[in-house]
Amino acid sequence: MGIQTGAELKETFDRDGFVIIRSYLSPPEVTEMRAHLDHYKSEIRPNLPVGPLGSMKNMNVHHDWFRSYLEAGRHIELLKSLLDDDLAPDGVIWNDKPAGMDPTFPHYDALGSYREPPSGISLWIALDSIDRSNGCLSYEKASHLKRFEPTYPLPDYDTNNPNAVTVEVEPGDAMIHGALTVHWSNEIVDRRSRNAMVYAYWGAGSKVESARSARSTSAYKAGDVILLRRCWSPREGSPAKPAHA
Ligand SMILES: O=C(O)CCC(=O)C(=O)O
Repeated sequence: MGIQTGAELKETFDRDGFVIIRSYLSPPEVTEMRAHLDHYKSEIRPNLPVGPLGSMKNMNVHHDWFRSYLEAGRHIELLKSLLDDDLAPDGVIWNDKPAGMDPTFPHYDALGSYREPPSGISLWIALDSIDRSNGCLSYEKASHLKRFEPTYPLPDYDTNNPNAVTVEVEPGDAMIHGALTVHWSNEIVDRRSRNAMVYAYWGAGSKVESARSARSTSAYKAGDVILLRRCWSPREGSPAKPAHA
């Protein structure tokens, strides 16, 4: 498939619940993101409470580059148009699958939402070649149009269902999925590194639910940072800045 226009991406996103953008990052952009990840792992993580081996959440809290990518990266306008909403950032996550880590079991992201309705969208970016042997992601096409139990992992979920799509990726490839789309990572048989970054957002049209937000670890759980959609005028040149409401 060639490069999809914004309208085609929106049609695919609305129909399937996810889109794949090959070579979303250029090789220098992959190198840059990886350098910030390496810096985070070597300089920041050692000073934080010990967390799971192959995953870090809320990286935006401790690292300006990741916070600014979350709040003002060039993907923001695309995500707003796919979701048809302003964005409320949730956090930056890194995932690898070293020995001892579980695969990502079938789930949908709205399960972790502290907003109602739990609409949301995530940008997932591969920094390595990730295929069937080292834990690539699969999606259930059109699962965002169905309703599943609010349980992680989804009980009795058939990962071989006819709508399952397995997506092998190269460094810089990206996927964007909605918060109701069921996805999981495939079983790892080859322990090659499998670095992936996730930039997660809720639809800002939803309301913060105070009981659930009290349990969230997101730095944005108060809901006071909104990335507003905007109308462009020919005289404007610079990208949108986040509004701290
Ligand atoms: O990278 C993974 O294995 C998990 C990704 C995920 O669940 C997500 O982006 O919502």
